[in-house]
Amino acid sequence: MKSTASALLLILGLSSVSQAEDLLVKVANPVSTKHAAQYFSAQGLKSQALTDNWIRVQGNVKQSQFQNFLESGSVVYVQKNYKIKLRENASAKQALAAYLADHPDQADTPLAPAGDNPAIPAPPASSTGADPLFTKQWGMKDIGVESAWRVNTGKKIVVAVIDTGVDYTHEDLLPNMWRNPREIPDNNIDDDQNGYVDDIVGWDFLGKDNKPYDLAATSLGDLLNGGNPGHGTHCAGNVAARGQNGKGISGVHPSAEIMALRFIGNEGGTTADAVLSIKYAVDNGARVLSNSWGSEGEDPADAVNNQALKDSIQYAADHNVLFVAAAGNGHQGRGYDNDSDPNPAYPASYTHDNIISVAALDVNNNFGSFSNWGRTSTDIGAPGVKVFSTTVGGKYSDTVIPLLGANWDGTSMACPHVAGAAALYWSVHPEKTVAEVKAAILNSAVKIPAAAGKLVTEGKLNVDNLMK
Ligand SMILES: [Ca+2]
Ligand SMILES: [Ca+2]
Ligand SMILES: [Ca+2]
Ligand SMILES: [Ca+2]
Repeated sequence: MKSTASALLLILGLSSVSQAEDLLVKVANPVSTKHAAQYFSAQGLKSQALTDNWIRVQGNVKQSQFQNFLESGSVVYVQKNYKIKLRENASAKQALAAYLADHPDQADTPLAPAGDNPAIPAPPASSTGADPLFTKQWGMKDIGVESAWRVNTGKKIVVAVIDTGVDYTHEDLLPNMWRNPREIPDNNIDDDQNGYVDDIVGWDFLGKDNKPYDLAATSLGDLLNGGNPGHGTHCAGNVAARGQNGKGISGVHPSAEIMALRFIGNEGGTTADAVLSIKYAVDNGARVLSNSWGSEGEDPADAVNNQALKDSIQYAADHNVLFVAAAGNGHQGRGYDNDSDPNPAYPASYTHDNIISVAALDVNNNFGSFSNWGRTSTDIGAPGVKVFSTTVGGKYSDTVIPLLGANWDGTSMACPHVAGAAALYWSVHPEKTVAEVKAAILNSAVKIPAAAGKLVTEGKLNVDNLMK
């Protein structure tokens, strides 16, 4: 144990440089993280228990007793608190860069209504009627949702959208927002004693507040510099925008409950906050997790060894929770071949049994030019090119930047279709295990020529087959 900890310190280069660090530490005794966090705090380090095994430690570890603690045998793993990014929409970014090069004065063009953390509205009165924009959701027809819904439109189930937040005021998402049944709103008391005060529709781990609002970039310049385009809101719509409410669109599961967990913003997110998000989702009743993000896994020295993230996905598996993951978009534009088998993208390429890794397809059953695939590492395809959905500010669109016609493209957009399908199926087969749900989705895929030899299923999500 002592040699392991010392080796890890060497790998991290901590023994040579005295500087502020941001580390995740796994302790040997599962019940001791709170005590260990107190110990680190007493050493002048900032620390936080993340789970029963993992602690985040920030500060100048070299100038503390941290090394003694490592060598005490209490520690089994130390890693960096790796940064985590959204799956990038490279074509939209290129179009935007070219446009702003020609129109530098347009960088301040306002994009969306600003204003973070609007009040969480009460659940609206129910309404009925066809969804007027459903015909714009080409992907829904493509994966057979209409015939699937003739079999069953689904029952109660919770899906966590772990992302940039969700516009929970949106008319077509508000009716399906998860409501924490054991928490009384706005009384400043953690009624259910889950560690989060007034957590009604989820939690914002980035903003550290109870309003996981999807704070989108406010200008073109913002967006070019990596600003959030309103990613989580777009993802949530295809999981579970309210169906048959006379408004907007429908998710694959028309009435699943959306638990909004925000951990990514304009500067990205961290592994620590991903770990907290996953734990929150599992502990508070989500059965399906929709994950359209990826760590910097393209650098083999980096997140391939993101043990804290791997442990969190295992925690989900141990609690019979499905982890649906975007396969990745051309390794975020770094110019690799998009084959995830030799160039894995994380977390999609981790080998946990509860992960479904999703590639992006266009309307012609071809991969999106950006989409990762992998014969052994990527499971299934789903609609992910020019995808129509809900957007921040109560809107709907298939273009990120209407001015440029830059589309909502990405494995980010494909992933929520599979998450919604899993929710639909599982909600009417609640006795199934996560392994059985994953098998049902993969076994009901329809083979497509483009996926031959490139996906585990060699095919595309088909909800009609799934629900038969
Ligand atoms: Ca609470
Ligand atoms: Ca409360
Ligand atoms: Ca917030
Ligand atoms: Ca609707």
